[in-house]
Amino acid sequence: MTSQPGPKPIYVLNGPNLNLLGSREPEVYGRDTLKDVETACVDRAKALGKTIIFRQTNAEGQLVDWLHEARDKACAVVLNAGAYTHTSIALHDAIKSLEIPVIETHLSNPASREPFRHVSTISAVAKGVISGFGLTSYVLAVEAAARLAADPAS
Ligand code: CA2
Repeated sequence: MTSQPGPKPIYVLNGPNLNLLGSREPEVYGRDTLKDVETACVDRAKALGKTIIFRQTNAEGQLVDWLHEARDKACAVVLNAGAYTHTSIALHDAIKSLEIPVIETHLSNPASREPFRHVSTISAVAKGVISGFGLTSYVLAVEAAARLAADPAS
């Protein structure tokens, strides 16, 4: 598939259950909804001269397909893979196939939670990881993505 002309967007991809954000477990994930997260990402990107494609799915294969799409169409990916972070070799392999930077992002700090969240199958193939700052994790990840898109050595 051919890519669109012009500057490429940052893809912000969200995995399972993140559509429920703001409705339960505010002590872990905060009170912001996923729409609030999207607005914060779009606003920060705009200030940096970038655009955002923001998506959420509960399906692992859909995340794989979007990562494949990002190979040609995005300048970078901010990825909160949700619980697939801790289980998915398919996401590991998909990320490994990308030449653009993928920034693993989490609202909470998985390292300070249950032991099963201490394992990430994707950290080793991500450019970096930003965790523990709620909605601000995404804003920081968009900033990192924009800098890396402008200068891959940054
Ligand atoms: O901290 C994160 O961003 C996580 O990726 C969120 C995942 C969790 O499995 C990861 O270990 C860490 C879970 C997202 C579920 O979000 C909900 C939000 C509100 C209510 C229920 C689920």
